[in-house]
Amino acid sequence: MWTLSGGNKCNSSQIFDTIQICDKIWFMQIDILTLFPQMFESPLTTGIFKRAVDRELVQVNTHNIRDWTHDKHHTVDDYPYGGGAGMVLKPDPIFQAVEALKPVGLQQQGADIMPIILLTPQGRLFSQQIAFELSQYSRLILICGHYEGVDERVIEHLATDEISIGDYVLSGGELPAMVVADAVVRLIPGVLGSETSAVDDSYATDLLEYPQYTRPPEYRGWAVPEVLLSGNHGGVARWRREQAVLRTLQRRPELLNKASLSSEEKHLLSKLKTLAE
Ligand code: 6GU
Repeated sequence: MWTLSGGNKCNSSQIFDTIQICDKIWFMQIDILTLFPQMFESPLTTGIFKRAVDRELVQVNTHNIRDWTHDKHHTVDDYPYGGGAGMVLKPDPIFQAVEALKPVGLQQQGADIMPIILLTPQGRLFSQQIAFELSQYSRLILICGHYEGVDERVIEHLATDEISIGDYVLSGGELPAMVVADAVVRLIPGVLGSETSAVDDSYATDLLEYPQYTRPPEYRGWAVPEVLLSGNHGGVARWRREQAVLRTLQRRPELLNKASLSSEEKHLLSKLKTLAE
């Protein structure tokens, strides 16, 4: 009998089958530390998360930081030393929560085993590349920051990473934690159906998506581009690549600097650039 990460049990013939089918046994446990676990209820029980949980590919646990307070009022925050507006999250409940989650024997292990990520506007900017890196771990801990901030000792001595989802201010790290978890979970093999492969997404991070249409062929006088109705697969593929390059050039030209383009796309790009001049 084998115990997979996450506690799943399976005998050796099942292991052998699984290995043969998918090459790798994928299971991820995500633990989210938050002051508002109820915020996660509906996202975690709908859509992609539900599917991933039902397929036993991922387990997402939410933990209330307040459960690790020991005073009468369950205090999680306090006034900032040095004065100033707002409150700061106390270090102890967060340290205790994380330490309770770390498997015995792994207490000293660092980020290479299990990233401990603080969601904060001060973090590194989240990207598809970071989502991909995080999808390679079997465990993640996400800590949702709140109020004016989190005691710096959490950042220095507990968190192994800090992530922000963009240059705007949200009232807490809960929505960012959901964003990160969603982007990561959909990369776990088996979570997405074959109809929406995550492989296409890596392409979508190099170039923007081409325009999509569905029936009817004409809606309120607006027609679907002729080529898409033509049944000419080569023509469709060419049109889509062209549109993707054109859109990226028009809307997000900075993406083109790091995009890995085919020689055909490079050719297309220089043609489009000359046309724009
Ligand atoms: Cl991770 N937290 C908060 N509070 N605001 C944000 C953010 C995170 N990322 C962008 N804005």
